[in-house]
Amino acid sequence: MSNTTTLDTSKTKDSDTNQKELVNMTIKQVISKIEQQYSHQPEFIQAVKEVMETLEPTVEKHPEFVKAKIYERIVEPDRAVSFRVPWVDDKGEVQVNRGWRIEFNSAIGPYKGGLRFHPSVNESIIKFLGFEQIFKNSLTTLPMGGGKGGSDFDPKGKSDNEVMRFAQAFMRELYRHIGPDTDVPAGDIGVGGREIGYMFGYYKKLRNEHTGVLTGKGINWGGSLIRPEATGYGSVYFAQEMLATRNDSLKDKVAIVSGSGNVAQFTAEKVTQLGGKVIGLSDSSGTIIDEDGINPEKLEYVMNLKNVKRGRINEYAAKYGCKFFPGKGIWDVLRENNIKCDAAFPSATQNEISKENAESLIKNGCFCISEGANMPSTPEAIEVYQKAKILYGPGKAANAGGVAVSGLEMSQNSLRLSWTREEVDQKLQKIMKDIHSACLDASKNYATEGDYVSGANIAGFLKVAKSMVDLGVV
Ligand code: NDP
Ligand code: 2IT
Repeated sequence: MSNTTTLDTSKTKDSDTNQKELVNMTIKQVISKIEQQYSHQPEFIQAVKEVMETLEPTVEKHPEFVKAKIYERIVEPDRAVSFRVPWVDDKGEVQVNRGWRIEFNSAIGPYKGGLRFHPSVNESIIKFLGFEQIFKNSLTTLPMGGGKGGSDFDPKGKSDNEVMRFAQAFMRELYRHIGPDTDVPAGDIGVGGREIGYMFGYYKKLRNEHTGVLTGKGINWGGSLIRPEATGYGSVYFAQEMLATRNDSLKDKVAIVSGSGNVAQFTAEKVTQLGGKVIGLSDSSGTIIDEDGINPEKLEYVMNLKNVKRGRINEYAAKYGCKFFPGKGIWDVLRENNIKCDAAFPSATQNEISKENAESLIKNGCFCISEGANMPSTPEAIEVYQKAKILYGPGKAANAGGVAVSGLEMSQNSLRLSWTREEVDQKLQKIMKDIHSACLDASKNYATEGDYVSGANIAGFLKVAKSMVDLGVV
């Protein structure tokens, strides 16, 4: 009898050890293969590691994922298209840029994700964004796969005609890879209403079709109300949900928003509407700190400055007589000047918050971070937030409102009707609430309750992984 017991225990121990080894091996092997194969793509490796390291509990609970090699398959895009974009500038000179569209995963719906026009764009950046987009889109509860694209074209300093000629040249190749049921691009850094307009116009010309092939369209030609506001509003709604878990709100809170583009502007607007005070904004030329707060009138000035005049943020400082820090990133400015805030909304670009800046944010009282940008915190900064147990909403959950309303734009296009502002805003609020709950539930069931990083990754992953199993080896 006692022998049998001993035997059983050792069996359990063995199988426990095997199970742990299996988990370790699966995740470690995937990361190590990506590190070797794509050593020249640091942002992509960073995004894969961040997701994969939190997926360990799913390996244990889902042997069917291991058998179907879901972990190995999900880190490889379905296809990556890279193309030449030749165009003619205002001086009559031929310019050549590189373009990409990376169709990462279409298990739960057509590829969906933005286009980024910025000189820093390369394959690593587009792959990291496309990979993140898979999980983000899954979290929205809408049927959208993940993709991303863009170009190293810099719209800054270009005339409207140059931007149009570039956008048309870009679409001259892209049109053969996209479609309303195949792949539906939208905006991102450097791509707003103007660029979407020129690209949509040219797609329509080439295909002779007026369809929902792009989102972020103008309201007169198939766009959705609230799409311009959606990413910023959504990021603030997500912060509200996180704060509510601690019986708190944004009322009377001091907030910092990085960037001054689409996401930053509507983040600042919603924070202010909810009773918070935004005291800082930035662009690639520097940072403004306005201790009096950026009220609605001042924000209207920023919107006109950035969206119409296409000027630089120092003009705000000149007009309102506040501090301007030329050439300085906003998180460095906060650290170097010990500026206090309660909430932070990084809304500019990837890896903007370093470990030192994260430590300084927390030292100066920040206890809520909601990421409007994609991957704005370095892995070391995330560790700092997690150790300090502050409320931290990672981009793929917190900024999912933008693509969610893109999904609603697709629905309206398919239905051939438009919803009111209130209808779309209500749907957005519900989606952000549901994403928040999904993250919390997954963190509770699989990891540590309240860890939104694991929660977002796991909740986003499960739906895609289960779908991939159902669809067979394709
Ligand atoms: P915009 O082009 O409208 O604005 C970007 C802002 O960030 C600008 O103020 C820009 O300054 C600043 N910025 C960009 N790159 C850098 C850089 N390398 N260094 C310093 N400042 C920089 O883009 P969005 O607002 O649309 O996008 C901002 C972030 O939000 C990105 O991470 C994007 O991926 C993410 N996002 C966007 C969504 C959307 O719907 N638009 C949805 C979800 C996430 P400057 O003008 O001087 O270049
Ligand atoms: O990063 C993002 O989610 C976006 N740039 C928006 C994508 C979209 O398809 O609306």
